[in-house]
Amino acid sequence: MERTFVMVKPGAVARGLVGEIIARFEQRGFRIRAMKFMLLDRGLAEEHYSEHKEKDFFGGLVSSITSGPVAAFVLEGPEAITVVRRMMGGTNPLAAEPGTIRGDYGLDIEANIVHGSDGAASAEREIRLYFKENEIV
Ligand code: IDP
Ligand code: MG
Repeated sequence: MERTFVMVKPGAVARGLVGEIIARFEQRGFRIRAMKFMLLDRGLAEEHYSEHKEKDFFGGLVSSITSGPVAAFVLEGPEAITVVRRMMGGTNPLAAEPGTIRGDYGLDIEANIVHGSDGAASAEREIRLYFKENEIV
């Protein structure tokens, strides 16, 4: 069993897609171990995306991710990190395969619906960033 961090981004929350997106992961068999509805402050957003701080899209990304509430989750299941990333689809929705979340719900790379950890180290880091130990059950 493996745990990963998933976040439904503000644009998708505003469109009322939280249930539909999380239902896909639950139907696949992943279990929710933690969930939180929250507004990210700038500091947390910058920390979350610190690997991108030198990129030209960093400012826009931080503005976008703090523009409204997000829904954050810890999901658990076999090979959760890889399988969740495959279900999300490619970063650019224009290239994401139909049938993936990013390939089915949007066209905008900055507001690409969902975030999922990209490896074991980032999953551990992101889960700790958003959840206290006793919030994961
Ligand atoms: P990922 O979300 O698929 O892991 P990353 O490369 O880690 O993709 O980028 C983090 C987020 O930054 C993306 O989900 C997307 O919202 C945004 N982003 C990535 N590349 C670009 C870009 O070229 N322009 C604008 N936003 C981008
Ligand atoms: Mg990433």
